[in-house]
Amino acid sequence: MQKNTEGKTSCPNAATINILQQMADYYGQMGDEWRIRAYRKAITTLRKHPTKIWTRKQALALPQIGERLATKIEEIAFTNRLRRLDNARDEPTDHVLQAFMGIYGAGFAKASEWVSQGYKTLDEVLAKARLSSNQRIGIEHYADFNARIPRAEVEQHGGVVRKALQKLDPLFEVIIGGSYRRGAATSGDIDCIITHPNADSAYLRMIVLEQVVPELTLSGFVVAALAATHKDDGSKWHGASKLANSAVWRRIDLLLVPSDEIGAALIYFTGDDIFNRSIRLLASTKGMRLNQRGLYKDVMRGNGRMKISKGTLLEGKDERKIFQILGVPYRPPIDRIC
Ligand code: DCP
Ligand code: MG
Ligand code: MN
Repeated sequence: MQKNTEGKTSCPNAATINILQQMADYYGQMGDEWRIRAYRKAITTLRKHPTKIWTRKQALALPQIGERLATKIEEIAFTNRLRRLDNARDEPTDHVLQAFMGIYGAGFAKASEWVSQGYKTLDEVLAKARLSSNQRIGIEHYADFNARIPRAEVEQHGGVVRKALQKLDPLFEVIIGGSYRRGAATSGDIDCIITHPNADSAYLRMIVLEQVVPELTLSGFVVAALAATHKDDGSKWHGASKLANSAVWRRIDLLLVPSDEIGAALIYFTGDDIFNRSIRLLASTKGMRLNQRGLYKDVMRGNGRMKISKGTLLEGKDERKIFQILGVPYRPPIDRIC
């Protein structure tokens, strides 16, 4: 996951954070939640720090950074690399694992299963492994799905969706979220946040899933439907789309959001994921809870942080108000990365 393409250099610890992030991603693939948490905390601390941290001692003086990470931070600051990361990359099966994890529909567990079965290439997996239909599509369009999408093309895909919706009802709104909204020059997929000033989630689903997606499939824009979920945390559709003048398949997500949740959903779907973690953590330190539907107070928790009650909704509609209630200055999307 290259997140350093977004052109922000204002953070003096950006280079260190970049390498720590790669390390966290690596542990993420290994399923090592404990380590990831330590890295995330250190990254959050470094992001807030106004000057470059060079030494172990300086790092140790900061909150949320322990001995082991402090040593690593010093190594990175002076050498611009981390030996542990280089070693991890050199592990023989690691490249194969990485490649398999780039398949849409395959996570760490599936990818390691294939590695342990001795498969070395995508073709081999395609020929020999038992695949779900999504994994098959994921391999057949591997190069497309792993290519970055130029900003202008992201806009064109979003535009096709917007036009189809507004033809049915001009009050539909499509906001492109994700890395695009953070100002990135290229994106991994197209995140279309779809909302309507006075429609509930059932109406959104009816229009999008039963009318727009079928229509865009007939027109040749939607080339694959990968997943559709309707859960507590909202309704979404994952698929692939293609412009008329191009052969390249892109990953596209349609996220259906009722207007009273749009502020919280905008925060969530704009990310980045690390920013989401830190703003949620901030909410919880203030006795509130932020999720993709809203900001709540009086959330009752029992032992082990189990939720007992959802609490009272403070704000869901207005992105800026959520920052306000949290007591922090509004952060424009392009500043929601380090
Ligand atoms: N998100 C999150 N945690 C996750 C996955 C997603 O908080 N585990 C949120 C933050 C992301 C947004 O959803 O910014 C969209 O997810 P994407 O996977 O599409 O990621 P991005 O759009 O940020 O990056 P990319 O350019 O790779 O698509
Ligand atoms: Mg995205
Ligand atoms: Mn997405």
